[in-house]
Amino acid sequence: MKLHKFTATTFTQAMNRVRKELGEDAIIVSSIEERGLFHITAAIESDFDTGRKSFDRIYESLDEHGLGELTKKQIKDLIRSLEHKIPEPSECLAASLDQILHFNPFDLENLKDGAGVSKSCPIALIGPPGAGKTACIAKLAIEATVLDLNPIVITLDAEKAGAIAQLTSFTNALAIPFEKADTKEELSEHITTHNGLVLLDTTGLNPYDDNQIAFAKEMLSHAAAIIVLVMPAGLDMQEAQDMIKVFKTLNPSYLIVTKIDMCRRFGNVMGLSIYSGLPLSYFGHSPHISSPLIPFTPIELAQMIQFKNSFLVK
Ligand SMILES: Nc1nc2c(ncn2[C@@H]2O[C@H](COP(=O)(O)OP(=O)(O)O)[C@@H](O)[C@H]2O)c(=O)[nH]1
Ligand SMILES: [Mg+2]
Repeated sequence: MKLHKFTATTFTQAMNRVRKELGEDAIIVSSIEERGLFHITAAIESDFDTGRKSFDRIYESLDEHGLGELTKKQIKDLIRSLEHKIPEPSECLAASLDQILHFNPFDLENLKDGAGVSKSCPIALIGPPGAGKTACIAKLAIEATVLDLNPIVITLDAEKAGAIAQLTSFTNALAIPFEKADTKEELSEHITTHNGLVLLDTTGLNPYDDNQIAFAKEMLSHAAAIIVLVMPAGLDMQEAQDMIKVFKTLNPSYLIVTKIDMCRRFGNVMGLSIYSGLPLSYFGHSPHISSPLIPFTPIELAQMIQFKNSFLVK
């Protein structure tokens, strides 16, 4: 809804301007006299209609994302309470999402762990197999190179067939150093001898394999890494909840959600953040490493919810 303001020296003159510019159907929202001047705020019916329809569309679209009933009610109540203050519907939805979820795209140049402690590095990505960790490592390595942070990629994923080839090919192409570490000692040596940002790629973890989780925990705490949980969009929420419970034992500080491009419903993406208690930091929307991770903001999520991702296909 767009408000129009008119000022004149008499009420009649101000009303004449309203009628002239907005027509006979103009709706008077307020009129005040202040130090001899009359101020009228008015809107036209069609503005109300369009505004109302967009808000109605937002309420409808919230029903299409598989949100839990409680979260959906919470968002709708927040939108209702903010509608009059934020008349632009997508901004109002974004402001409501901002109150329910945490958004924190980390700054590669100034990383902070969950306790808010500033650290220079390393960053380790953890998550289930196929989540897109290695693709994210490649995208972060490109960003780090652009920022002149002199990145090195170290993998703890030496066993997976193809993992080394995948990493060798992009690190060679970008002229980024690449090492693998099978033991704590090897990991320490690579970290201490490199002067720059350390990006740690890990083995895809089966959360129900206690040995894998214990090994990852030992290696990552030894590396004193800031840990980022990488989860794909579109997972069954109950399965995701169970996985998150285990991954939380590795003390992640941030959440990256990948494969947003393969998703048209975003309740599950919100659920990943709500259940993990982790801030949405970046999202991946392409398998191509030249397509960077995008900072997750309330506006981005509001657009996903409103337009079901059609905004990505530009
Ligand atoms: N469509 C799409 N595919 C992705 C995305 N991120 C990763 N992939 C693909 O998902 C597959 C698994 O990714 P990979 O990085 O190897 O996963 P990892 O096992 O967690 O290291 C690969 O084929 C990637 O190209 C994304 O954001 N969108
Ligand atoms: Mg991998």
